[in-house]
Amino acid sequence: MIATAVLLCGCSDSRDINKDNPINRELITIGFSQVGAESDWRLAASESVQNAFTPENGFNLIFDNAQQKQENQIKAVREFIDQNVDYIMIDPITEIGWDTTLEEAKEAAIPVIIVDRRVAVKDDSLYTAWIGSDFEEEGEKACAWLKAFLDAKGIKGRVNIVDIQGTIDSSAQIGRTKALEAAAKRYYNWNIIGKDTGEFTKAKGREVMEKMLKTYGDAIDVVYCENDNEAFGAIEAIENTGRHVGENIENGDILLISFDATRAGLTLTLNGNIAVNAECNPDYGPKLVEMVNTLENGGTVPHDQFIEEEIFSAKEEIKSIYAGGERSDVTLLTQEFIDGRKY
Ligand code: GYE
Repeated sequence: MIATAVLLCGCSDSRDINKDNPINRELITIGFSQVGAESDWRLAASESVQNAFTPENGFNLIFDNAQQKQENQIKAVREFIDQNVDYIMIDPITEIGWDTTLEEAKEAAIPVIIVDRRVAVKDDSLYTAWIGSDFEEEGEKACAWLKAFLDAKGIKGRVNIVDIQGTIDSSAQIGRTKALEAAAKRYYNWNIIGKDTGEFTKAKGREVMEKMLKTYGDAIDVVYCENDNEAFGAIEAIENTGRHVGENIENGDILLISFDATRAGLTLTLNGNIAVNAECNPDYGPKLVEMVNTLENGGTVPHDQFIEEEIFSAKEEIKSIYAGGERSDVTLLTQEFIDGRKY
């Protein structure tokens, strides 16, 4: 017994709390705090990270699922600090509430990389780097598409929009909502008649859509779903009331806009159930590995880094109108494209 205890103390860091599964210190240890498992996008992002940080690639990954609760994330990060991991990675549920935890990581001299969503901290040097999407730009692209679509149809009258928001205070929600609100200010005939959070899930998306349909009935023309899973739920709710999801809004269709462009989301876009889908790229794993390897070799990485994204529609006529307007980057969908897609 005594011999074992001495041996354990001698070969492992005294801060290891994970005694049942001691950390192999020959590998680079990453503590990753994930938001949850709320959406197809999220599952793809988790898979990407788990496939990248493998022992074969030189890593030991401690992966924590916070189940959409910031208190769980903070607890996980504190555990990573106690375990003296080499890097802490956080996909923060909300932007606010991170100063103290990041200060603790800084005191422990553990570099923090923020992934996907952002943190709003007083001192940006509390994290080494952030890599993620420009959520506001995703929203702007979707709104530019809607504008071109309405112009092409010659629709000048009142357009009633419902916003099924993402998790409130998450970067993805903040940026996407902001873009829609800015567009509704710019275009006098756009009216946001209702907004509520669908928590980025199918179940909540359906629930919110049901509520909106009860409150606003036939008045709804457009539903701006802040992710694909909410769109899946909204489609079910709309179809259950006998209304049709599509682009014939002059004749009672409800037009759906979505974000993420996951495979299931793009399939619905190709079928015409979702009119336009703004991509959000979940494939972080390889990029994060590259960043860590650069830092390990004494290099530097950009403090803030956006990833490239596209916007998809199945409508040929919109492509040409859109191309002449504010943007020219809408990609027309094909089945081959969807089949070849990783997520
Ligand atoms: O759009 C949604 C997920 O933070 C970009 O979170 C991510 C968002 C994504 O649950 O599907």
